[in-house]
Amino acid sequence: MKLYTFFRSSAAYRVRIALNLKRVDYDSIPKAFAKNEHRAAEYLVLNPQGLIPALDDDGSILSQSLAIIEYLNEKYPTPALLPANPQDRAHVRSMALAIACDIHPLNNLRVLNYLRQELKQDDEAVNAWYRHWVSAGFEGLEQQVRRHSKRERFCFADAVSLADVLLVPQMFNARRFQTDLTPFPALVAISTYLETLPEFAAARPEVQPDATA
Ligand SMILES: N[C@@H](CCC(=O)N[C@@H](CS)C(=O)NCC(=O)O)C(=O)O
Repeated sequence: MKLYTFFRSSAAYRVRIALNLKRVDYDSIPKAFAKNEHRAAEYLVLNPQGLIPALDDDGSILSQSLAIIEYLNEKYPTPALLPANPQDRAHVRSMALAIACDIHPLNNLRVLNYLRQELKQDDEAVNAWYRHWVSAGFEGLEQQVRRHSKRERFCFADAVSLADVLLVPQMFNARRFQTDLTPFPALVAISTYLETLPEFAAARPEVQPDATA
């Protein structure tokens, strides 16, 4: 498999974690945001959405990190990233979607660039926007994991799930933008534990082949 990735892309970070959990070997094909490589014609042919990541599995190009992760989960069932019980699955998806649909899109690079360039906001305002939407999303998520996590090692019950795969990259982003995480002790505890697992550690932005300072 080939993963079109960028070291600091949190959506690619999710897929890297899932590939590691599933023990799938893959080649990284970095696309540098600073050079707009994700907007180049040759990449748009592969992923018309012009976003990272995309996964090439034997010539079939998949986009959208959640679609890719669910595909991997179906193709490689172990470890299962969704619980067997339908209600449990809905809880896990609810936490994952809170990050993927409610937090991440508001804080994506193109949104921040629009605030800066078109709406003429300075760095302070853009960073305040970023932190605001992370905190707003984490407020509900903190309550959900308190309800569902067993020992504050995983978001749901006592096993790794899709929610964990999304939490760790979002926490990385939150820290990068100096978000105050003190109101979210359960999220911090879970993420800190998950980051010690080799599958999560190997997916970290700073250890990727294209990582720059
Ligand atoms: N919903 C998409 C989001 C993909 C996405 O927004 N990726 C970001 C990196 S985390 C990106 O390519 N941003 C480029 C840009 O905003 O120009 C997914 O989950 O794959």
